[in-house]
This record gives sequence, structure tokens and C-alpha cells, in this order.
Amino acid sequence: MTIASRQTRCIAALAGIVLTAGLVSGIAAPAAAATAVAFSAVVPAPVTATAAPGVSYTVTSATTVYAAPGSAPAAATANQFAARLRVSTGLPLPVVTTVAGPSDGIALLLTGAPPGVGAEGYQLDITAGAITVRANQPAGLFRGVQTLRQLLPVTADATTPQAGPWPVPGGQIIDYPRFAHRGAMLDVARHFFTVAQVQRYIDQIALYKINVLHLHLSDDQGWRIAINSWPNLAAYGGGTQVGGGPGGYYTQADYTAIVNYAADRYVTIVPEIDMPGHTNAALASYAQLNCNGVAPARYTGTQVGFSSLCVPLELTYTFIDQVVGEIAALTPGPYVHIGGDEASSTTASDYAYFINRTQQIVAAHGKTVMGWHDVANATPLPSTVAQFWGTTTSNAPLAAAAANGTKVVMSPANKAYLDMKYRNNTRLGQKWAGLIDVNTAYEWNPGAYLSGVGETAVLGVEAPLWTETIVTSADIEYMAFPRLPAIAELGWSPWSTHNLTAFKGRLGAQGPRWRVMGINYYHSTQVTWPSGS
Ligand code: TNX
Repeated sequence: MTIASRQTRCIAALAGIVLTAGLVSGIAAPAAAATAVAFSAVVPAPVTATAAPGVSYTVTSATTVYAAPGSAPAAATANQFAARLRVSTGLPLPVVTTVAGPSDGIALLLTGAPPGVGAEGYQLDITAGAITVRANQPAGLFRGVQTLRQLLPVTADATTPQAGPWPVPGGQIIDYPRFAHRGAMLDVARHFFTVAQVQRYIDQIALYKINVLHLHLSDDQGWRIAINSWPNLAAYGGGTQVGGGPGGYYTQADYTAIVNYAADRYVTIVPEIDMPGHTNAALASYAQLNCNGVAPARYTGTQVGFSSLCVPLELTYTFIDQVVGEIAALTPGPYVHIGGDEASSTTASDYAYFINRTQQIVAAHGKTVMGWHDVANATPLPSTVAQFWGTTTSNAPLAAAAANGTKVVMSPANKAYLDMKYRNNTRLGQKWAGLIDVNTAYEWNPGAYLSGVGETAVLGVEAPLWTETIVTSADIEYMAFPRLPAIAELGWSPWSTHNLTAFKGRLGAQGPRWRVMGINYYHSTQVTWPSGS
């Protein structure tokens, strides 16, 4: 099936902003640029933000960063934050873990947060004398630090030394997420991206409180993770990509490096092995996995729906058991994503049998199944999470599954797909789900979008980036920014804060920061970007 014809099949299948003068000037003049940012610039919008007019804290050579005593994760977040700031500010910023509640400096504490902010929430207090982040869990400290980063002058995110001062506006923020799952997906199968490229993206998404990175590790065009029991998958099946380039794959040590890097930023990796369709790379690597015993050629085009694992073949399930077993052992997160989309070369009854049996294999390895929403056509386990990727606002099998307890991650292709073009003339991307500029990406309510899938059935949101046309990190960034922050805000901020005009003000305030960070973002005409950004 061609990309152009997919749209038809999919449908069938399925507060005012204050910008200071310094911020507006971007990176131009360091002294002027180091000006306090307003609370109203933070993305995602916090639950409550109460500014203390006229009050600010200034980070100086006397500032110490304190981490909750006895907590290695708190110390790690403090060290990460201080290391980042030392680069741009040139300040010493020592990290101290021995005192409980300092009255000066920047403190990351695991005491005194409101219980209601949960595991990822935090309370941030900024007075003239101190900045305090309080959380119930280390994850909350990390999220709070991302807010603090956004409240520092944009030059604090530079990778070279900048002139201060380093003021932070005074007040209090109490904040916690609306949804547990706030994801980004990167397709490393259509084009391969190195460990360093994935880590760069993790850094960028973590700033917006994204907590899941779903890696699409296999597809027709490439198999991207080494599996010891089936070595040809990576060695041969990883050697191509769309357009015929050399592809690549992650060794298990590489994958672990990604998992650990993500964990240090409180991002959970969800590995996806797409099955039973999207499997040409595996079928090309092992003739014995094919129903006819003949390995197809490797594939470098962009069609979908032509490949399928051999459902009646017992070896198929040995293969899945061994692949899932190795990936589960490398993955501390709870999920293994089994794909399940666009299996148009598999009959409906074969599909249901395959998904049901594969779910059992994943469960036997101690993991929870995620699958594209097509898995609702089988019999999802109560724990299985279905990821909606359709372009309609109703999907009967998914609504029925939700009524049975299935949780849903919302990735409607016409809203959340980062590979859709912004406009007709966007150089990258596709159009099968429509054009998506900032307004479209932001203007929908994940908890009230799909009929029969209400707020309590929604686990969260995810913004997938398919990479048929995406080759470089600059390409990734161009498609993700500014739309990824829109999806991040839908996932984190309470619906009561939802306001397109205010959001676009917040987004505009990010432009100078992205420029300083070297993020190649799309200057949407729907947003007013500060001059120089
Ligand atoms: C559909 S969405 C796909 C992918 C393509 C994408 C391109 C989904 C679950 N499958 O195989 O890469 O469209 O936009």
C-alpha cells in the first residue's frame, strides 16, 4: 500500500504573556539577554503559578546547590543541573548533600511537598534569598528543575560561557501532571539515528516534561537492535534504510546506554518490535521465518502493509519469545510495544490469534503490552495499552476495549503526528493525515476526543515521529519543534489552563531558548517569535 493511499484506509480502519526586553533580544547582547523570564513563559503551563512582583533570586558565585541528604537520585539531578549551569554561567555552583534545609542557594528537597502533587509533581519557591524545589519523589525534583531552567535567562541554556546576571523571578509554582504517560516516539527503523542523536532528542524532550521515549526499533526497512539469539536481524536486517543508505543498529550496550541516559532524565524507554506486519527486515534476515521458506530481498522503499510474520509457523513464536526475552531483560521500564499496525497481509483471524499469543509471551517475560490501536481487534489483556493513531474521533473496537478496562495513549495522526507537514510547502514529512501547524497540534482535548474513551481511560498522549523523510537531527528538530511542546502541554497541564493565545505566547518565549540551544525549529507563522530568534 502506498503512503498516498493510506489516508483512505486509515479512515476506513478506524494567561497573558510577559516578554521582557532581554528575552526579546535573544542571544544578541549577553548582558541584556540575561534578564528574568516571566512565569507565563513556562511550557507546559504549571497547575498554579503565583508570581511575587518585585522579588527575584539571582544565581551568583556565592550560590550553592543543595540536594536532599541521603538521596543519590536527588544528588544526581542536582549535579546534572549544576553542571549544565556551570557551562553557561561560568559560576562554581558547588553541590552539597549534607544539610537538610538551607536558607540560601538552590535546594532540591524530598520533604515538604504537598502529597497531592504525587510522584512527578513539585513545589517551587523562589524568594530573594533562596530557591527551593520540593517533591515527594526524585522524578518530581527533576520536573521541577526543568521549570527552573525555563525561568532562568535563555542564555543559561547556552553551551558556551555567557555574561550574567542570572535572575529568577520570585513566587511559587505548584505543579503536577494531568496524565501519567507523556510520550514522544522516534522511528529509528526507516532511518537510523545514532546513540548520540537519540540522546540529544532525549535532552530536548525532557525539558518539556516528556517522560516516555518510544523507540520504533524494527520495520520493513531495518532491524535496529542486536539480538544475540538471532544475530542476522541486526547484522543483515540492520544494514539498510529508506533510500538505500547503510542503516545501522544498536548493540545491546548501545541500547543500555540510551536506557540509562533516559533514566537519568526520568524518561522511560518503550521498545517497539512491530509485528506481525512491518517485518520485512526480519523476514529478509532468516529464510526459515517465511511461510514459503524463502527470504525476501531487503527493502528500502516507503510502502507499508506487504510483509507478515508466518502466523501458523511454530518457529515464529520461538522467535518472538527469544527476541522479547532479550529486549525485556535490557528494559527496566514496564512496557514492550508489539506494534500490530497495518497488518494488511494477515487475515483477521490470523491477526487475532497472533496478537493474543504474542501478548502472552510478553506477559511471560514480566512486561506489559503496548500496541497500536489495531490490537483492539484481537482480545487485549486488561493490562494492554492501546495507542490510538487514527484520524477519526470514533473507533468502535477501541471504545469496546476501553469499556473493558484497556487504557489508551492518544496519538491521533491528524493532531499528534510530528511527521505530517506544517504546510503544503514543508520540505519534510507527509500529508496523508493532513497538515498540522501549531493551532491544530494544540487544539484538541485528549480526555474528550475519542467517543467512548474518556479522561479516565486515557493513560496519556504521545507524539510519534516517523522518519521516511527524516534523515538528520536538524530534520528531527524541525518537525518536533514547536509541535512536540504542544503535545507535551496537552499531556501535562490541566485542561483548565488550556488557552491557544496564551500557549502561543509561551511558545514564542521558547524560541530564543531553542536558538541558544541550537535547536533547528520551524518558525510557524501562527506564533509571534521574538525578533532575533
Ligand atoms: C503509518 S501510524 C504508520 C507508519 C508510517 C506512518 C507514516 C502507524 C501505526 N503506522 O508505518 O511510518 O504512517 O506517517
